[in-house]
Amino acid sequence: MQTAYIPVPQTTRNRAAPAWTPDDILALYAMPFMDLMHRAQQVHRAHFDPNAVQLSSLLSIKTGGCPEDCAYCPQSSHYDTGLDADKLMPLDEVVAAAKAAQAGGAQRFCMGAAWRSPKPHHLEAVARMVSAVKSLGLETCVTLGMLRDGQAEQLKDAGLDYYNHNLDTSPEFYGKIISTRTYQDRLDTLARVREAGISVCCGGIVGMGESRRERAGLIAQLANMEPYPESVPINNLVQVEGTPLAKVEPLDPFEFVRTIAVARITMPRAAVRLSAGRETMDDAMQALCFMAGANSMFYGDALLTTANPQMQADQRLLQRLGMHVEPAPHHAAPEFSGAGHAAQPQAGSGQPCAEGGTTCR
Ligand code: SAM
Ligand code: DTB
Ligand code: SF4
Repeated sequence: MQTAYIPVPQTTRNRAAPAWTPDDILALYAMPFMDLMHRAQQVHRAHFDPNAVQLSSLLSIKTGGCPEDCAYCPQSSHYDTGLDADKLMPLDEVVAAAKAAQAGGAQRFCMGAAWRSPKPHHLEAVARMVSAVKSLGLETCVTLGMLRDGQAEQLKDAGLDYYNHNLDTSPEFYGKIISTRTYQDRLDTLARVREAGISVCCGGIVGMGESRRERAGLIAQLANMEPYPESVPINNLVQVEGTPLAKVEPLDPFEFVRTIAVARITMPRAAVRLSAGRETMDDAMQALCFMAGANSMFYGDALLTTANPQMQADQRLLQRLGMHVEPAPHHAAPEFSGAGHAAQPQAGSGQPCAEGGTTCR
């Protein structure tokens, strides 16, 4: 039997952590599919329950009219996608949506705003939303664009757990997708988030017409962050009419699964999240993604402005796969907790609780 070549990260003398070069990552992508899946499963099982999934729900708290020109985005004011620009959502509507997400089984509530960067009065309003959502027992995440000095600290003080800010693609391909801000701008915001003690949620989009080398370049950027992000959303482009990428050639589904596997191998302890694009994936494809090491997904009938699979469809999928929802943090009380439990409202996870080491009931 032929022994498969298994790339390992190169270590360099000046770094404590191993550095992944784009060539290392290309070598992973080039592995026979079955070998790559096996390797990803080994890594996944060394760090996680392979049958557990984390659920995050999304809400667009400020939709459309964004001054940035991200070529994939329906919310950019540079493109006519038929989307009206809204004002910031009132606090009570945000809290109602968070309660509904929690009742549906979500553990984290992520609030997104179509801003280049939040203004001070916006940030104060979002900080109030973060505190209110956190007090429900949900984990909190926001994605608001670039942050200035002091803004990450303000969010941290309000109780923010995660900040989402994606690198989106490799530095080489980035200029073909966005011209209104630089890669370094993104890295600077990520550094501010990390410095403030907020967990980093950072990933990207595939299927934008980039090459495999450019996909590998994105993964190398993420995996070589010190530390790498706690949460890595992998989005498959949602092709929105009116955006410059509306007609791009869709990515081979196996290449998407490979991307998940490569993310899992290079970022062993990260939550690798199935993000945008699940609407066009069938159940078998999503099962392959879980096999490749995805252990988180956006859950809820909508993403920000586009559709996501219906919650009931996701519940059925997890049940059919015998998967369960990761125990909720902070004593949250989801009614749905996955396979074998879907019919029973749950008062708590029954698992050791991160807060205080006792059993969470
Ligand atoms: N304006 C903020 C920003 O760009 O950081 C936050 C919101 S923005 C919509 C969040 C992320 O959604 C983007 O970084 C991108 O990765 C993802 N996204 C937006 N449109 C998408 C699409 N059509 N398909 C897949 N992912 C998309
Ligand atoms: C992420 O990486 N994907 C989510 C979340 N982070 C904010 C957003 C996906 C948006 C898809 C297009 C839309 O619904 O507008
Ligand atoms: Fe604006 Fe974010 Fe969309 Fe870019 S991705 S246009 S920054 S909302």
